[in-house]
Amino acid sequence: MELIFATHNLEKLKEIQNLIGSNIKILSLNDIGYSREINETGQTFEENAFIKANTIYQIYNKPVFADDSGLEVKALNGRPGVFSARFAGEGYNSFDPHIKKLLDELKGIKQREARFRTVICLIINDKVNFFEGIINGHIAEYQSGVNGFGYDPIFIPNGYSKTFAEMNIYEKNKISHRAKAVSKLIKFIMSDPHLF
Ligand code: ITT
Repeated sequence: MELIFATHNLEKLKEIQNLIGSNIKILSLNDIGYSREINETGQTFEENAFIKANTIYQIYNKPVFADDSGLEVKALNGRPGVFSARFAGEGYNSFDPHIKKLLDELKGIKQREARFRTVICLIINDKVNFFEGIINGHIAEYQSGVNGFGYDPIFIPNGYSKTFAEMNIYEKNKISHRAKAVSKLIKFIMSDPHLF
């Protein structure tokens, strides 16, 4: 069973490979030789996940999924949301400017509730399916931890006193937004033996 994962984000790829295990072979964009950027012109996670998956499906005509995700902060009315990867602007080599902008915007604000949301779009046999995962938490005052990626150093999930970046991949993968969406994806795939 082979599935293309349409992402250029190697950290996402690592998490997904770890979550999916060996029953399903994940092919990365690198594995299929696709190196171009895919423009994320949608207004929602659903639209962008579809754009990414469909771009690859139209070229390769093979089962493919994409993940569009981001951080939604309550006090910022859901921002950065779909703009999470480019909150402070585009073209940075490091993620620090985005984290700094978020911490600056929340300076002095007591209400720090936030959530990570992932929408996975799977296209298989010309049918489009969506799977969502959410993890609630709050934004720390300072960054801590070096694991993971993106906003992990400032996100503390509910029920924990450490950030995602202070967890190893197994701990994060037990509770994360991506883990929840992937578990729905796996359930869907396994429930239909004629899918592939
Ligand atoms: P692809 O589009 O190629 O998959 P990307 O990094 O551009 O990779 P998105 O467009 O989905 O991914 O943007 C999601 C951004 O949201 C990502 O760059 C991170 O900044 C943030 N994000 C998503 N999931 C995250 C997680 O588990 N931990 C920390 N930050 C996350």
